[in-house]
Amino acid sequence: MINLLERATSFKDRVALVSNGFSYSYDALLDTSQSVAANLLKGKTDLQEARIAFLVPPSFEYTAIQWGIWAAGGIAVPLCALHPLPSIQYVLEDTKAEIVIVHADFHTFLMPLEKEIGVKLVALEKVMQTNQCILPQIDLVRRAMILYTSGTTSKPKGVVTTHANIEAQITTLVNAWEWEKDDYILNILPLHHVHGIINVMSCALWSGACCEFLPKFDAERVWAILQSGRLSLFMAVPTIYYKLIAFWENAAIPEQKKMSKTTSKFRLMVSGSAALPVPVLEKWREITGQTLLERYGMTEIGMGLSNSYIEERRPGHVGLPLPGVEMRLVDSHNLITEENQPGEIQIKGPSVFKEYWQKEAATKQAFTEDGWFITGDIAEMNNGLYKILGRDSVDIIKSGGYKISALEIEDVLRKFPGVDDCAVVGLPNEEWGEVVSACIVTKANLDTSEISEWLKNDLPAYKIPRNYIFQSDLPRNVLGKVTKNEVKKLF
Ligand code: MLC
Ligand code: AMP
Repeated sequence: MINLLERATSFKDRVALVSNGFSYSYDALLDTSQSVAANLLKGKTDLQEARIAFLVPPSFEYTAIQWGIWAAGGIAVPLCALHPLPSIQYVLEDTKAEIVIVHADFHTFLMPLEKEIGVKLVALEKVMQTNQCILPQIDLVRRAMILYTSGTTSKPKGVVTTHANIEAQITTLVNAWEWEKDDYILNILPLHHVHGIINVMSCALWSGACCEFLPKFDAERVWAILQSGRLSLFMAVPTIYYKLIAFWENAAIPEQKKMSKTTSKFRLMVSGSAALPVPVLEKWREITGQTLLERYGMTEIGMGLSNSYIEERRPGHVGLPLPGVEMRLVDSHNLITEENQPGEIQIKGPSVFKEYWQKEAATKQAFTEDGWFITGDIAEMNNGLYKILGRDSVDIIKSGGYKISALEIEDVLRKFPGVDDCAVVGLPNEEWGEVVSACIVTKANLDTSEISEWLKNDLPAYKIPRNYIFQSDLPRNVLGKVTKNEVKKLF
C-alpha cells in the first residue's frame, strides 16, 4: 500500500477531513477510496498508470478520489474548476485521459467534450458506490500525479511526480514544521497545485491531523474560521494575507480585537508561492502576533527552501534548503557562484519531479547534465539565509500565487480581430504580486472590456489582463526581439 494510505490505517476514528459541514474519519476516507479504486478497476488487477482526470471541488470526495486512483494504480490528474473548456480539453488531450470523474456542478459544462474528444464522463456518485476488490501493490517509483504548470512555452506542461516524489515532498515539510496528529488546518487553496495538495492537505493526512476545506476564498468566512479556535495551522499565498489584512482594517475596533486575540494562539502560519512583501509580513505580525514563515517552492520540486520553524524567520528571505533538498546557485555559465553572489537556483533530491508528461526534450532541457533541476529563479545568500531576487524570464508572471505564461496570453490575444501584435507583462502590484498587463499594437479602435470578455472564452479570469495600453509598435532590441522591460516602462 502507498505509505500515505497505509498510515491512515493507524489513525482510524480520528477526523481526517471536514467538508461541507461534515466530519470524515480516516477509516471513512480509506473505505471510500477503496470503493473508488474497485469501481475504477472494474475487474482489472491494476490501472497501470492510466490517467484519471477529475473535476471535483476541494472536499472529502476530492481526497477519496485522489486516493482511490492511487490505490488502483492510476495517475491522478486534478482539473481546475476555474478553467474554461478549451484549457480543460488541452489537459485531457495531452494526458489522453480516458475518463473524467465529475462533480454534478460541472457535468453540463464538460458534456461537449464527450463528443469533441471522446472522453467519458463518470459521475462522482457512481465511482463512490460501495465496492471492494483486491488492490494492486504499488511500487513507489510509479507515476502518481500530473499537475499542469505554465512556463516559458505557450502551453502549460504536465509535471509528473511519482509516489516517492510525493512522499519526499510531504515528509520534509512534516519534519521541518513539526506537524503532529493534533494539528488542524484550513485549506482555502485550489487543489490542482502543490501548495494546496501537498503542503496543506497531504501533510495533514500524513500526520493524522485534520484538514478542513473552504472551497472558495472569502475573507469574511476565513476570518470567522480563524476565530473559531479549532485551527492550529494556516497556510496561504501572499495575496490572501493581503486580503485578510484589508478585511481586518475595515472592521470595527472591537471586532479587530477579537480577531487578533484568536490568531495569536496559532502554532504556525506560512506564506509561499510568491514573494511575501515585507510590509505584509509586518502588518500581519502587528495584527495577529504571528511572524509568517516564508518558504520557496515550485510544482517541479515541491518545497525547496524554508525559514526556520524554531529559529529566526527573517522578512524578505526564504531561509535554507529543507532536509533532503540539495541546492546550489550558478552563474550564466552554470558555474557555482562565489559566496554571497546572486545565481540561479538549481535543485536536486528525492522531491524533484520525474518528467514533463510526454515531453522528453523539455524534460532534458530542464536539467543540467549532472541532474540538477534548473528552476529559473535567482537568489543570493544574505547573512546566512537565502533571498529570492527574481526570475530569469520576463515571460513568467506570478499573480495571486498563480504562475502564468505571458506567451500563452499573447498567442490568444493575437487572434482578436484588429490586434496586429502584442506583448504581455506582469506589473508589480502590492495585492496580486504582479498584474497581467497587455501592450497592444493596433490601427483599430479597440474596446478593452470587449477584449477581456473575448479572452475569457480561452483563459481563466486570473490570466485576463487588468491593464491595456495601445502602441503603434513594440520596443525591440537590435535583433528585433521585443524588450519586455521597456514594455513595462510604457505603462
Ligand atoms: C482574480 N482577480 C484578479 C486576479 N484574480 N485581479 C487581478 N489579478 C488576478 N490574478 C479579480 C477577479 O477578476 C475579480 O474581479 C476579483 O479579483 C475576485 O476574483 P476571485 O476569482 O473571486 O478571486 P479570489 O477568489 O479572491 O482569488 C484570490 C486568490 C486566488 C488569492 C484566493 O488567486 C488563489 O486561490 N490563489 C492561489 C493560487 C495557488 O494556489 N497557487 C499555488 C501554486 S503552487 P471583479 O472585478 O470581478 O471583482 C506554487 C508552488 C509553491 O506556486 O511554492 O507553492
Ligand atoms: P509554480 O510553478 O506555480 O509552482 O510556481 C513556482 C514559482 O513560484 C517559483 O519558481 C518562484 O518563482 C515562485 N515562488 C514560490 N515561492 C516563492 C517565494 N517565497 N518567494 C518568491 N517566489 C516564490
